[in-house]
Formats: sequence, structure tokens, C-alpha cells
Amino acid sequence: MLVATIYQYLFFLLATVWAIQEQDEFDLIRDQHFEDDDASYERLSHDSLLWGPYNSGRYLGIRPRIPESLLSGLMWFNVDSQLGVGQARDFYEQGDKMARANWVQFDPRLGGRQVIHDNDCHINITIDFVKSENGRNWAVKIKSVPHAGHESVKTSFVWYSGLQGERKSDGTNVANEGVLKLDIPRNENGYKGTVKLSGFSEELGLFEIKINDGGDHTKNKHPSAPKGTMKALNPKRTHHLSLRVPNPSVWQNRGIFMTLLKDSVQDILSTYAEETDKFPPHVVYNIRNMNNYEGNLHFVQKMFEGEAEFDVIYTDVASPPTERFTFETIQSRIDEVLSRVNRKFRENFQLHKFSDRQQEFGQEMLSGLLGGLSYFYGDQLVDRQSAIDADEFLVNDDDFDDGETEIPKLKGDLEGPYELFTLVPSRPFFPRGFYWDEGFHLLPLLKYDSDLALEIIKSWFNLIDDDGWIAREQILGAESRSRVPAEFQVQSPAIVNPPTLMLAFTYLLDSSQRYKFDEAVDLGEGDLKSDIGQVVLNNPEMLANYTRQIYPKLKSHFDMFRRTQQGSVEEFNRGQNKEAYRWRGRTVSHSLASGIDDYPRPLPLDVAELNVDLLCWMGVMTRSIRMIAGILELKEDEQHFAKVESDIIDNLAALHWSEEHKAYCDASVDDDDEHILVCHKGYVSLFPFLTKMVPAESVDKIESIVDNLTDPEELWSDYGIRSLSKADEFYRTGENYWRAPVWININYLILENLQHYHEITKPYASRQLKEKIEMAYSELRQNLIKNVYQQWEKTGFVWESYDDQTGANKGAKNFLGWTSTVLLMMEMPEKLD
Ligand SMILES: *[C@@H]1O[C@H](CO)[C@@H](O)[C@H](O)[C@H]1NC(C)=O
Ligand SMILES: *[C@@H]1O[C@H](CO)[C@@H](O)[C@H](O)[C@H]1NC(C)=O
Ligand SMILES: CC(=O)N[C@H]1CO[C@H](CO)[C@@H](O)[C@@H]1O
Repeated sequence: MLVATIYQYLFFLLATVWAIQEQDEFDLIRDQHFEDDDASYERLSHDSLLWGPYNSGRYLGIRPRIPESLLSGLMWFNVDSQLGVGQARDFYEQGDKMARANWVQFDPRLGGRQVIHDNDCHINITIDFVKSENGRNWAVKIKSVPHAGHESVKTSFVWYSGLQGERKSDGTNVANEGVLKLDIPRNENGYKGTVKLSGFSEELGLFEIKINDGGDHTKNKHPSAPKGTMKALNPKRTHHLSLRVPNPSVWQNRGIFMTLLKDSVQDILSTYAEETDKFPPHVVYNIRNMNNYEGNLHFVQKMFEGEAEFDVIYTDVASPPTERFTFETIQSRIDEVLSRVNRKFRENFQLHKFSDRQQEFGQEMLSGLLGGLSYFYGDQLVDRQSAIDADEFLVNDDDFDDGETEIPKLKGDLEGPYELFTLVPSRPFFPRGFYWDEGFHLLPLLKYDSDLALEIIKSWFNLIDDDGWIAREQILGAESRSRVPAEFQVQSPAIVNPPTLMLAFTYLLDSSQRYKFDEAVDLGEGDLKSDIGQVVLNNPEMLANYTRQIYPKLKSHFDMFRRTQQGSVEEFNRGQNKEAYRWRGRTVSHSLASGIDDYPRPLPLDVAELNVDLLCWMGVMTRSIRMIAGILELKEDEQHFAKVESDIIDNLAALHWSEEHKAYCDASVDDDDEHILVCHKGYVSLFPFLTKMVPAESVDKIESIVDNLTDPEELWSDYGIRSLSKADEFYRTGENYWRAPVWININYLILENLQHYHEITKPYASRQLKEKIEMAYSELRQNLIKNVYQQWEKTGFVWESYDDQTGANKGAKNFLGWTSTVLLMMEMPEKLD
């Protein structure tokens, strides 16, 4: 590539002279991106969220919110024995022996602190990541201390940075792939002091990455090598290796590093077979640049004995000097950022009734959730061929044994690329976007930074396709696919998922209506900076503009649900109107679409099935879209949606309420095609209550729901409300995923609605019901907080679900994730009155 070569040549010879001119040029380019006034919020928002640990499935993976751009991060391994290298840390894995690994203070616009207690490597690592005020520069400080009894533990740290070729934010190709080069004199025996890389890309402009070797204040000690060891492997020096890898392979940094290491080790073994004692692990596992490669992927490796500390600085060369980091200024910025993060947390969440330790726990819930903020870009597998006939079921899985998960056999084609900015349920186990989870993720965030929540909602809604469909699990790009078993990778347009984002959006609109719109002022840039996080919600015109933008997508999404998940009503002469729905794509034991996979549903499989939880989700969507039509003053739409909403509420009573069981239930038909209710008490039967679809006047129904909720023989456990009644025949059977365990997201909704119904039934409720609700609320809230907190103390993590008999942790770890709604529970009042 001639152009690139000339460019590199010019750039690296004339970088210093250029820097001045380039700065003007880049300012110009940026000003063009953001020329009009309206864009000042856009620009602030863009820059303050440009960089982050957005490759959140790694322990530390830093990237900008730009497609296929610069990927950087940290790997490490123990070098006391030969075994350590096989457990090199990079991807955050469920099985890694970590006593802790989470962001404990974090704000996506500022940065924060992650702590990692690695029991295999016998070290505790603190990683501080901070951004500059303008958001375009960042720095990382890595500190590691050995565990007691392992004071001279030897650890290798590897920083990698790789340029992926880049695309423009609109997905089109850039003219120039960019370059990344070592920018100090090459020394095959390694380096003392700071290693510097310089680079250029269209979207990032000119940039530098500097990696130091600690400073005079550190107690860094590098292990020594036996006499006569090859100089190129000197463990007292920093080693650098770079090579050209295809852009789509940059993310495979760990595998590439291991291959290079293997080549080096094999070469050593064949040459020095007799002298292997000269090559202990901390010597032989140093990378060597044997072939004088130079390319887009760079590794910088260090060996430490005992404590370790070093820093990495990323500089946007076009930034003014006041915005750039130096090794001398990192620490004061870290101190400042951490204290601002703490202050912001305390301002938004009032936890003063809790102990210091519990407050730390609360802050870790939010930090861990936000530490999962991720940016994805890539293609996904979708099966649009094997259309699922509305009247057929995916797999006849009568033959499956209990506990076995049967999966629809789909064949996917790649579509895209798409981009997604999202939180993730669990960095080690589910490091990707989940539609059903995301609405819950946004609940704690709405309070803290509603502007970011709106960014995330918009990013998701952008993925709604022309048919109104969105994949329930977003597995974008090869890196994401590498973490999902092949049989789960393909998404089907026939399968939907609970539209929880609509639920989150109604919470948001509710809270915006509490603000006084007429007081909103025109915000200048100065104000914007301090208000960023709550700008749109405080500005009715911006909120209306935002809503106007997403409205067409929402409408088509809503229409798709009504079209594809329609239930049979007239065929069986039931219902008061046609609002009734059935989740498509279910099997005998699973309805993945519903999100509560193995919750028991009517059997045998029948097209006459109607699902009460889906009708409630339709109600949530309708209510949400009605509110939006209201904001946009679309009177006709608003009236139409209001009618659908009341039809849904009518049919909930007509089609799904069982007088016999005093509960809302799924429905089907019997042998004579007569409407019947199939009741499995648990989360599904609570749905009308959880989504505020039970009218306040229906106090009798509410009382029955509360009675069963508080019955220890049914739903009540000491650790929260269990997913399925103890009295149900399927209780704790099969894979027991949603057939007993306590899930925190649903429990959050239960608490929130106990509160809600306590308030709105005041004109109707007996004194007795009022007291029942108050008691259920207080005890449930206490039980939940207590158990999640205790399990966190015990295991170092919060979890996907909790055992209803012992409170013990279950499923995926570091599930922050909707389990973080426990933070909202902590903030709720202790008692209702
Ligand atoms: C490392 O972390 C553990 C907690 O996971 C703590 O008990 C221990 O004191 C820490 N060690 C050091 C040296 O800080
Ligand atoms: C809202 O949109 C209108 C029309 O596109 C535009 O003129 C106005 O400046 C926007 N207002 C804000 C606050 O973004
Ligand atoms: C404790 C309690 O009131 N449980 C009720 C749950 O619902 C059934 C009806 O199916 C009632 O009979 C129980 O009394």
C-alpha cells in the first residue's frame, strides 16, 4: 500500500513539525462534525463517552466508541512455575479463581477503579482508569501486591494495543487504515524506562501511547536472570513485539501472543536443549522480536518480582496541553476522579442508614453495572429461511429428558454489521447485549445518568429492523461469537423477547413529568458540562425531539409484536376483544422468548395457548407508546393506544383470571375446545401485578395476590419471592432455572408494586389489606438486601439467582446485571405508610 507507506514515512519523520499544523486541522475536522448549536450537547455527550473499558468481557479492554478502531488492554500471568502461562488472564472467565474482580468505583464519563484479587496468581491488582476533562485522553495505573506468603511472587504483565483498520461512525470504510508504530529506537535486548507507540487513524487523529516502568516512588523489582542468559530475554527490561495481523484478528491478541511465545520457546529449546536451567519461566516467557516484524498489533511485556506498578497514557495529540496526562499528573487525576465518583454516587443514592461496608456494597453494585458498559460492532447470525409457522412448534422435544435444553435448529446467515452500546448482564458469563435484561439494567442508571440511559435506549432501538424485529441476544462480531456455543448463536425473527426497554422508558417518562417543564432553561456550554447526565430529561424540547426520533421504530416494533405473537381468540369464542397473545417458538419445556425459559406452561402444546405474561408486556408497550404519542401531541395515535390498553386490561380479567386459584394464569383449551386456565403460581401469575395492569378497584384480586405472595408454602422464602410456588408439581424440577430460585429483577418489581398498590388502593383497601402489604414489603425488602449482601461478603460477587431454600448463590457470577437493582431496594423506604 503505497499511500500508507508514504504517509507513515512523512508522519514519523515530521511528527513534531506536524503536530502544530495537525492540531489546527483536527480542530477543523471536529468542528465540522459538530457545527451547529444544537450539537453542543451531542458533542459533549459524544466526547465524554468516547473512551471506556467498553470491551467489558475482558478484565481490562479499552476501546473507543468507534467501529473497528484501537483495541487495548492488559493481560497477566504468573511466572513462578511453567504452569502460569497457561492461565494467562485476558477474557474475564467464570471459572477463573478470583476472590473478587469488579469495578468498585466507576463512572463512564470520568473513569474509576477496578479491583482484582487473583488467587491463582497470588496477587491483588488495582486498576485505575481515568479520562481527561474533554474525554479524549486517558490513563491507566496498574498496581499489584502479592498475597501474604507469596511476597516474592513473579508476575508478567503484558499491555497490548492493536489497530483494527477502523470505519467511520456511520459504518463506511475509511480512506486510510491508519498506522501504529514503535516510536523509540529499536533495541532487541529490551528497553529501560518508557516505551512509546505513536499512531494515526482517521477517526482518532494523531495519538500516542506511553507505557512507563513505574517511577522512582515505586518499589518495583524485576527478577534477575541466571548468568549467561540470552540478552534478548533479560527480565529486567521491558520487551516489545509488534506484527501485522489481519484487522479482523486483532481481538485474538491472547492467542497471537501465545503463538509468538511458543515459537520463541521452541527455538530456545532446540538451540539450548542442554542448558534449560538458564531459562526459568520469568526468562523464557519473555517475547522476542525474532523476525523483526512490525505491524498493527503491539505487545509490551514486563516481569516483576513482588509488588508492581506501572502506567499507560493515551494522548490525543490534537488536545490542548492542559487536557493531556503526564506520568506526574496521573495520580492527582485519579484522586480527583475517585472523589468525584464517590460524591456523585452519594448525591444520587442516599444510603446513610447503612453501615460503611454496606454502602461500599451499594456503590459496587452501580460501579459493576456501569463497568459492564460495552460497545459492540459486527455482524450477526440470523435465520430468515426456516420461517416458524405460527401454528407449529419449533422442535418436537417430547423425547427430551428432564433438565436437557433443547434448542431450535436454526441455520444462520450473517447480517450487518451493526453497532450496539449497551450494558451487559455478566462480564464473565454473558458479555453481550440481552434485550430482556437491558430494561432492568437501566433502572439504576435512570437515576444516576438518564442521558446515558437514553443513549443506550436509542442504540438498541436503532437495531429494530424494517419488520419491527430485534434479536433478543445481540451477538455482534467474531469476538462476541467466540463466547457463545454455536447452537445458541443464530437468532430467529419469529422469536421476540420481553420489551423491557419500554418498561424502562415509562419509568423515565414518569419521572420527567415530575419535573417542572416551564422551569427548564436554555443551557449554555458551561451549564451543560455540570448537568451532563440529566440534560435531556430537564429539557422538554430535547426530550420531545428524542422521542420523535425513536417513535417510528417503536411503532413498528409494537406492530410486529401484535402481528407475530397474536393469540387465537375468535376461533375459540373467547375474550371481550382480540387482545390476547402467545409466545412463539416454545418447546415442551422451554419458552426462550418469554425470558423465563423453563417456567412451566400449558401442556400439551397447543396453538390455543395464551400467555398472561405476554399480554402484560403488550400492556406495557401500549402504555409506553401511548405516553409517547401524548408527548408528541399525536392525538389520534394516543386515543388508539388508549383503547388497546383498556382492551388489554379487560381481557386480562376475562381470559386470564382464575376464580378457582385466585390467580392470573396462562390459558389453553380442553379436548372440547373450551377455554381453560392452566395455573402454575409464581412469577408468571404475578405479572399483571408486576406491570401495574391490575386496576386499583380490583382490591380482591390484589389481596389474593398478596396472600399467596406471603405464604411460605407458596411463594414466600426467607431470601426473597421464589420463581415458582413450592406447591407446584414442577417446583425444583428439571434444570430448575426459573422453577424455584429467587431472581432479583422480579423481586425488585414486586417491591416496587407493593409500594405502588399500597398507595393507589388507599381509597379501596381494608385496614387488614393495607397492613398485609406493609408487612410483606418491609420483610421482603430486608430479606433480599440481607441475602444478596451476605452472599457478596461470602463469595466476593453478586449472582444471577439465589437458592430459595438456603439463599446460596446460583448461576453466573458478577451478575451486575439486574441483580444490581438491589441498590434501588436499599434506597427504598424501610416502611410504607
Ligand atoms: C488481597 O485481597 C484479599 C481479599 O480478597 C484480602 O483479604 C487480602 O488482605 C489482600 N491482600 C493484600 C496484600 O492486600
Ligand atoms: C428539536 O428539533 C427541531 C426540529 O428538528 C429543531 O429545530 C430544534 O432545534 C430541536 N431542539 C432541540 C432542543 O434540540
Ligand atoms: C396464604 C393464602 O392465602 N394462600 C391462598 C393462595 O391461593 C389459594 C387459592 O388457590 C387460596 O386458597 C390460598 O388461601
